[in-house]
Amino acid sequence: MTSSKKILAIQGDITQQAVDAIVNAANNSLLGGGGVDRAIHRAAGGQLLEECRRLGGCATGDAKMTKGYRLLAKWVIHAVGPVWRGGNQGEDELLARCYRRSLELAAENDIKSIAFPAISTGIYGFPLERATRIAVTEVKQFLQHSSCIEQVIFVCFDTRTYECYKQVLLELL
Ligand code: AR6
Repeated sequence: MTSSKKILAIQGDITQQAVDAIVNAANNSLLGGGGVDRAIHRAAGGQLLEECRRLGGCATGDAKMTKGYRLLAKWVIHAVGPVWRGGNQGEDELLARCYRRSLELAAENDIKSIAFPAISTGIYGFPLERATRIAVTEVKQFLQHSSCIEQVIFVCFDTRTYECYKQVLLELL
């Protein structure tokens, strides 16, 4: 585990985290997909999809919140990251906005602990180190002016992602 007081990276499965909210790397439909999205829907149960159907989708770079149903987490924040298209299509800013919007929703709802997956770095193809720098920078900046959120956990599914987060956290925190 690599940690500061408030921000840490662990290797594991985000569906098993006992935090107030977990973030889902969703798509514009919010109706499920592969990767972490599939894992979260499977673990939360069918009521999650029912609630998602009522949300009317979500723009890239934005996030919407639902209950967590059968998850340990009380809430799921569904964030839609950008598909990587070479880096000149506003991908960096859209990814940064995903983290900011998720944190804003968390703060507005008095969420004290939140876990993020490595949004956009799987099926959406965003280069891992570049995405990690954006994730860590946005979280660090947000926590500098928010007193509500006490802990942010980056949950890395695979070793490569975990090693990357460890290195970037050491460098940027
Ligand atoms: N816990 C934590 N991280 C996970 C888990 C898990 N249980 N499962 C996978 N990951 P991806 P994206 C990691 O592809 O790139 C879906 O179809 C994974 O190893 O889930 O944002 C959506 O519906 C990777 O490091 O999300 C969208 O259509 C990270 O989560 C699209 O994929 C993100 O990989 C979104 O693509």
